[in-house]
Amino acid sequence: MRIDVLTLFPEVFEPFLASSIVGRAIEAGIASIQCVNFREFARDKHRSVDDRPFGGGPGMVLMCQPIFDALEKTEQSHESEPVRIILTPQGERLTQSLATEFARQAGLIVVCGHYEGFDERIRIGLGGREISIGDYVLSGGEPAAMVLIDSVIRLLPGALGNESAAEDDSFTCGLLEYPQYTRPREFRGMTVPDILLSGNHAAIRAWREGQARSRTASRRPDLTGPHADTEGKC
Ligand code: 6GU
Repeated sequence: MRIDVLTLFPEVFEPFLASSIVGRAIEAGIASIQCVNFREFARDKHRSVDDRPFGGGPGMVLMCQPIFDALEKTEQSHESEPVRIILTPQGERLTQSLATEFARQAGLIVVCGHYEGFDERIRIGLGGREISIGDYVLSGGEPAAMVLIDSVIRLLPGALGNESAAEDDSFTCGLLEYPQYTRPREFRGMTVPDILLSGNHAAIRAWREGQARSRTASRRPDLTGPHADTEGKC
């Protein structure tokens, strides 16, 4: 999969792109991720990418030209038409099923906003997906882009090591994870449930599933209702 990120802050992606799962996927040739600084497409001598809003008001608005020029130039080098994604708190909420959908694509172009927002004609002209990572406001789309990219990359075949937790993910089928323990058996008076030490794999599997179900029902009842987002989890 190929991902291009249009951002004014490509340097903030460096440690992320070098980090464990994502870094390994890039190293293994499973994903290739490039950052494009759309300031390089600015045309005036100050290299402006934003301007004051028509009608007045505080802050600055990202203008159309640098983003469209960067987008069109970047798309030319994709073999097939990538899915365009614009990150904004006004977008559709990122879910596991959306991540699964994006992971099936050959290419993504992810546009990060900044300042007060985008010129509305960027949304309209882009004709892509508007995505939000949750109901809170970030200063820019970069953290959201990293969240989206991580959620997509880990779904690509081979991105997680052989020892991956994918099997456990699938058996819990869209539920929250069951509790996990490692050594020691007792820590500050808290002990590991006996069943996990029993060696009875069928009983352990049943216990874990029960834990996942009860934990999901009490903490996130919204995940078990008729509108639950379970795609790609079983
Ligand atoms: Cl995608 N961008 C910004 N700026 N804030 C957000 C967001 C995105 N998703 C949630 N909050």
